[in-house]
Amino acid sequence: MSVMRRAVLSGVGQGLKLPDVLRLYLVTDQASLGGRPLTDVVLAAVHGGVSCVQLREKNLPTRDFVAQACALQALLTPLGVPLVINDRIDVALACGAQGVHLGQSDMPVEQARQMLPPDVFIGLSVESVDDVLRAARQPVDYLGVSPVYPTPTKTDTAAPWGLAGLRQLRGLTGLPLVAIGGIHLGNAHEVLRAGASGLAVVSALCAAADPCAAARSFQAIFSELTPS
Ligand code: TZP
Ligand code: MG
Repeated sequence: MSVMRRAVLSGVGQGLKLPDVLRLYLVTDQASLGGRPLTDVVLAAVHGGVSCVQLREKNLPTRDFVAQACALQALLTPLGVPLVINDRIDVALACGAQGVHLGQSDMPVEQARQMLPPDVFIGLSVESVDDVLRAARQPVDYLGVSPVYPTPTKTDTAAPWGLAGLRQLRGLTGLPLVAIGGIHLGNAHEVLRAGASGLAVVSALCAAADPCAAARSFQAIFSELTPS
């Protein structure tokens, strides 16, 4: 990320500080909620310390996706927690999201950057070293390292990076790295030590019986690594 880009993201508007807001990054998944309303689970997790929420909806009609995004945005804005929209620039614009997350076959980053306000950050999933090298020439604000471990939550993934892959990426780029895939309380520590700036978590938060307590436990791991 360029110096000017960093200034935009920390100076204008919401005063978002990357990579800080990416530390404990909840990615939503309706199937993991056990019938509970999404907003209840998100709110509980945010109270436990989630610093960023990505709305990921693969099957919703656009109108329902926008409604869900606006509802989350109304919930999160007063709490100062940024909302990221997965895949869809139009939905992000409609709800005034603070970030967008794109995959390798989604809207190209350059076009997304042109459409979005300058203070909206863009994350890009990387599945190969080539993806990472290409990202260095793109207007990307963070990389999603996808997946770090195999996960039943998403099975159509590329080969997992593993900790060695994550360490390799840390040496290849100065961009914030958000690790995703199979991350839980038992491996969070080693993922952070391998160079992740943030942990993106689906089931370990969305399916937790107590999402607030689960988020607190993740926060305790961050505190262990960066004692105040
Ligand atoms: N992208 C790569 S892995 C994944 C996504 C959305 C799912 C991660 O889910 P979980 O439950 O945290 O392993
Ligand atoms: Mg995508």
